[in-house]
Amino acid sequence: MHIHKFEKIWLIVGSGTLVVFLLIIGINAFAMGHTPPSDDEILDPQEVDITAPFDEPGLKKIGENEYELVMIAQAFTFQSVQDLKIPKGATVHFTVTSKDVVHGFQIPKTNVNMMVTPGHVNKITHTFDDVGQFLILCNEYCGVGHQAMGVPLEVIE
Ligand SMILES: [Cu+2]
Repeated sequence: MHIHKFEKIWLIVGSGTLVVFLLIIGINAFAMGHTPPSDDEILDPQEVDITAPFDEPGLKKIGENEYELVMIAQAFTFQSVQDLKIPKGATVHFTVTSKDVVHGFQIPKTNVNMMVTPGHVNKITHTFDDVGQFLILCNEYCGVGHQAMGVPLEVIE
């Protein structure tokens, strides 16, 4: 069978690109241990209320201008969190899980954006350098009340 020279070049370049791509993915996953966030921390979604730290959700001060915010996402709310106020410059470690379906966790105007998967402990950290009103919202369609799923977060002086 005759294959045109240009076709051969394209086949080699195409296959080569695929091999390089798979090698990068493989090295990242197996040699460097990169996994989706929090994949190694799991819990039973039916027992969220009695599993630490979700048995005591809310905002806790854990250091000098450092906070942990434990939240439970459930259709269609972020359970047991209200009046969230933190001082300017605070670093907040968000620890979130879901009791039912996959929810989103996004704070517009920041880089905070993750999926909240049931059965997993999902974590993200952010330092709030500016004063202002923020909104923690679900950006993953989760049902008829999805658009109401948000909690305000205020950064004060
Ligand atoms: Cu949602």
